[in-house]
Amino acid sequence: MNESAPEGGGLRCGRYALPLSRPLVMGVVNITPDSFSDGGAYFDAESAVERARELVGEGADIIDIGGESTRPGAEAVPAVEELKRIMPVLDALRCVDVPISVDTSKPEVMRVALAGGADMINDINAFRTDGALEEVAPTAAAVCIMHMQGEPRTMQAAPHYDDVVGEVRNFLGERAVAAKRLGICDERIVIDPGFGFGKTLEHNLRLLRHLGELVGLGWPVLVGLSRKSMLGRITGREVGDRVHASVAAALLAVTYGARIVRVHDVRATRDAMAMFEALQSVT
Ligand code: HH2
Repeated sequence: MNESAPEGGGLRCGRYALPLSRPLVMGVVNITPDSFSDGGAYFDAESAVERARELVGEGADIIDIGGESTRPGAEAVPAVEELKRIMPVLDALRCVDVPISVDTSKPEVMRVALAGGADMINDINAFRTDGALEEVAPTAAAVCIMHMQGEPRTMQAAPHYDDVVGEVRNFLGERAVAAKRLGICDERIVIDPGFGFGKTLEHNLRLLRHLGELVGLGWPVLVGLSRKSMLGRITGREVGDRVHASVAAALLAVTYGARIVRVHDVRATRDAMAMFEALQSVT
C-alpha cells in the first residue's frame, strides 16, 4: 500500500487554495471555559470573534476554533454544547478572509460545521470515530490528521512507545491512506505528530528532532507546540509566560520541515516566520 504522498503544491482548504511555499500560521481561538492556556478568555461568542479578527490582523493564515478542551483530564463536552459554542463564531467569521478550521472529533459536530462553511476539520483523534471520515470526504474541506496515544483524560498517565518516531509515522501514514480511500485527495491532507498527546517530554523532543521523518511522508506537517507543558518543563515558565519558548519551538519546527504552525501568539510567530522566509531566498 502506498503510504507516502506525492510532492504537492498547495493545500486545498474549503473555499481556499493555500500556497505552502512559505510556512503558514494557524491562530488558535478556544471557545471553552477550561483550555490550558486561554480557557475562559474567549468563552462568549463576541470575544471569540473579536479575538479571531485580531489574530487575522496579526497575520494568521488560518483560524482554528474549538469548543472542547483536550488538555489532560479535561471534561468531555456533549456535541450539542460544542455546537452551541462554535457555530455562532463560525457564522460570524465566514466573512473574514481566511480559512476557518474547526477542532473537533465528533462526526455530528463535523457535519454541522461543514454545512456552516468550515474550511478544515482538525481532529486530534485522526478521524477514527465511526463516520468521521465519511462526513468530511464529500466536501472540499482539508483534514488535519493528528496522532494521539490513548485519550485526553488519561493519555499522560504512562505513555509508552518502542520507537516513537516510527510508530507516529506509521500511524499518520495509515490514517492518511484511510482518508484517501474515501476519496480525500493528497492536497486536502495535513498530518500532525500531536505534541503532548500521550507523550513524555522525551517523546516530544525526539519527534521534534526527527520531524523530517514525518515530512518525508509527503503530506504537509502541522505542529502545535504553542505554550504547551513541555515548554514549561524546559524553561520553568508558567503557561502565560511561554511566548518566547513557543516562538523558538515554532521556528525550530519549520526549520525541520513543518509547513503549518498552530499558535496562540500570532504576531510574535509571524516575525519569526519572516526571519525564516528571508533566509530561504538566500543561496
Ligand atoms: N493541540 C491542542 C488542541 N488541538 N490540534 C492539532 N492539530 N495539534 C495540536 O497540537 C493541538 C490541537 C491543545 O492546545 P489548545 O487548543 O490551546 O488547548 P485545549 O485543548 O486545552 O483547548
